[in-house]
Amino acid sequence: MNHVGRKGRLFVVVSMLLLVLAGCSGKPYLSALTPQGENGEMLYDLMMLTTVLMTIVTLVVVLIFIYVATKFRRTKQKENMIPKQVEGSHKLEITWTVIPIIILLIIAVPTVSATFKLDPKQIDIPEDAIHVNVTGKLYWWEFEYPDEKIITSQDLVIPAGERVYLSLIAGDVKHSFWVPALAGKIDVNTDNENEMWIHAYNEGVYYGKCTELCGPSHALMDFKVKVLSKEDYNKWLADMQKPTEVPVDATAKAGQEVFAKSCIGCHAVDSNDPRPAPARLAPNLSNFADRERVAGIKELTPENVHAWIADPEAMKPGNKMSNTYKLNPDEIEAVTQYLLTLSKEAK
Ligand code: HEC
Ligand SMILES: [Cu+2]
Repeated sequence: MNHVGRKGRLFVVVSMLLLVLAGCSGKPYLSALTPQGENGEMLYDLMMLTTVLMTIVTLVVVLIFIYVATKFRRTKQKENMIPKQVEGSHKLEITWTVIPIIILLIIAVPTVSATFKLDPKQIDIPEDAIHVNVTGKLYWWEFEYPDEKIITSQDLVIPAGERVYLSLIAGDVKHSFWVPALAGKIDVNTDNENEMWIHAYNEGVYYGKCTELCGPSHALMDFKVKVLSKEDYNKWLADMQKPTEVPVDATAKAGQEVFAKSCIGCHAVDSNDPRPAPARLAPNLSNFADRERVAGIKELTPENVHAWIADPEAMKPGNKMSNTYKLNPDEIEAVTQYLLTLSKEAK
């Protein structure tokens, strides 16, 4: 390949890499590089610390390498020259043992200290702290507020400006909980509860992902963290306590009947679902119409709700709702209309 071609190719490769990097820092709500919460910031600082140290180490090594490679290069004049042979040097050996130890200490001290600060078992939790039990299931998330006795799914709702304590467990296989802009990830295991806290500084919607390969729709196991002002959060809690309204519209009423026949075995429409956790086979739909997404992924529009009920398999392969009922198009439309009435937010 000629010179220009090589340069051209390098240009393309570098531009592509820059594009990829730009993608990493794009949307603030899905990036660990633009932290929007307390623990997100702690992790970002640790990441920066190690990156800076690593860059310095790399630079020093490369400089020494270039220096040595040029200084001891074999040239015509020095063809048979043998450099001074040094065998064992206390000074050098101590230097290259002590410097790495210092570097490791600079990394280890803040890392270990952060590890303890991030573990709810190691810190004092205020009496009035908010607790949420999180359950990861193939391919959706359940959020239970034990003190309020309410259950919601897909969207974790928390207030801004305070720590919220999460206990996480998996209902089937291992999952992993990650909200890049707010907090680090934590394993969601089947046989032990893991704990973490999360603290968002500002109101907004932050994207969350499952980060443990769990099945064919793993990449679609998304959720949201909806951060409200404390005032709106308290209002949300109060709204969630309200009983689910009975639909008035005729189609929605027919939809409710379809729902009672084909769907209620898995889905609750009551935010105080009395069933024990293992019996809660599907997302609680009491506030379905307030969600950000359908099944965690598609924008919540009547068309998408309809499409999901008509063929969930097409949207999320291998999900646990596929092929468990048979509805005709009218029934699908009716049940869609019914689901869209399931809102708790005060109108
Ligand atoms: C066998 C249990 C089961 C039955 C029966 C069932 N579903 Fe589901 N449903 C699920 C599961 C599991 C999910 C979560 C799927 C996922 O995201 O992977 C789900 C998800 C949904 C969602 C998306 C929820 C959200 O919060 O985004 C809607 C809407 C829904 N189902 C409606 C229905 C309707 C309507 C019926 C009856 C026609 C029905 N389901 C019957 C198990 C079931
Ligand atoms: Cu997963």
